[in-house]
Amino acid sequence: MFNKPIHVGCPNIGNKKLFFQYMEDIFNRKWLTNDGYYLKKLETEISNFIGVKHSIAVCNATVGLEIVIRSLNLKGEVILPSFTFIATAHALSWFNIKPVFCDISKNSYNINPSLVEELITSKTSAIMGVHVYGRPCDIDGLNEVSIKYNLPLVFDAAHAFGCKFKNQMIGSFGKCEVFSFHATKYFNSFEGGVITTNDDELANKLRLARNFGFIGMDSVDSVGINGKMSEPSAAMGLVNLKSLPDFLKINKNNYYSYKKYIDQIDGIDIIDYPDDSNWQYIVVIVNDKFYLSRDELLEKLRKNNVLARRYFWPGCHKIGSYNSMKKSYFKNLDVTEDIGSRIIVLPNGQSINKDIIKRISKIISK
Ligand code: T4K
Repeated sequence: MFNKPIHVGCPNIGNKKLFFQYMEDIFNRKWLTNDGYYLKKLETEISNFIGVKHSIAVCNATVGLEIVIRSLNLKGEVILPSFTFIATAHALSWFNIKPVFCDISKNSYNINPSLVEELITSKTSAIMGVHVYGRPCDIDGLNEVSIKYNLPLVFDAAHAFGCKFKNQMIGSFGKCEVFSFHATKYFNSFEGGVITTNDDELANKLRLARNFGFIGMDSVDSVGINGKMSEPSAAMGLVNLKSLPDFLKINKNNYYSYKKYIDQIDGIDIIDYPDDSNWQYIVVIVNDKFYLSRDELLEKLRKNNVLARRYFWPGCHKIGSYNSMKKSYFKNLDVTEDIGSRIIVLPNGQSINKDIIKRISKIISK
């Protein structure tokens, strides 16, 4: 039993002293938001880090997705996985676009490209992949379908900052990709996110849309929203970017410490990561052979102050208004339902260490 709650999503925080220096400077500049010095610097550093032409920082990934949806003029139906955080589906519904839920692959838990094709109708306007837990989608497979049907491919890369696909950083695939910099993510700016793209025309539209559509002080080009990232958030991003190698090392070491214990417990598996991951999510799958059901294990962990999560159960198609949608919008979601019913996410990040992992593993195995 832990004295204090051990959270999934406890933030990684870089050099606090440097952050306070940046804050002092922000106050001195008297420039708190709206395309400020720190925002521009963060965008440049992210573009360099990812190797992409344009980085458009936003107030959060949900608004980022909405700006993308609007700028690409998506409508009708968009195909996405159900196995994702509700924000992916909500961003579409916000524009009255029907989310068409596609099942995931057994190995990757990402949208299964071979099932996307049968969901395409005359109303489909895009395919939206999600790199769940930072494990890259089958981007080649999705690209093939996207080219064959001339449909834009976009990615919700909320979990995938710092991850790679075939040696190339996530962030430069599809029309664009959207990262989340929420407090709970591997890399955070309190709240925030970034849209990355190599498409000049799209980047211009996204920048306009982020700032009410303004093209000059008094002139507005198009309908826009307030999706701007503030200077304190950008400063936090810059500070955390410097600490990214440390965060990575911690996450990876923690992952392997967990793996050492979990691999010895019957009936429970820990998911694998390719070498170029950020290792943020410690995901375990509870099998029939385990002595507890998934929910009993979750309860046991919580009673011991380990606040594990069921990301992503029960699948978007079973949540709120999506649950009452016509079944034709989600034909076969067997893998989504199976994985969702057996999943548990355990704490990782800076606030976790070998001793905590040993104790958590003991709670699981007893
Ligand atoms: N797409 C995907 C695939 C996503 O996973 C997300 C967000 C998005 C899009 C949208 O991105 P944003 O618009 O948020 O940028 C949390 C996060 O709020 C959310 O960002 C994240 N995914 C999702 C997977 O997790 P909740 O509803 O589970 O949050 P909450 O309040 O229950 O907190 C999660 C855990 O983190 C708790 O154990 C407490 C802990 N925590 C949280 C905060 C904020 C801390 O220890 N410290 C903190 O400061 O959604």
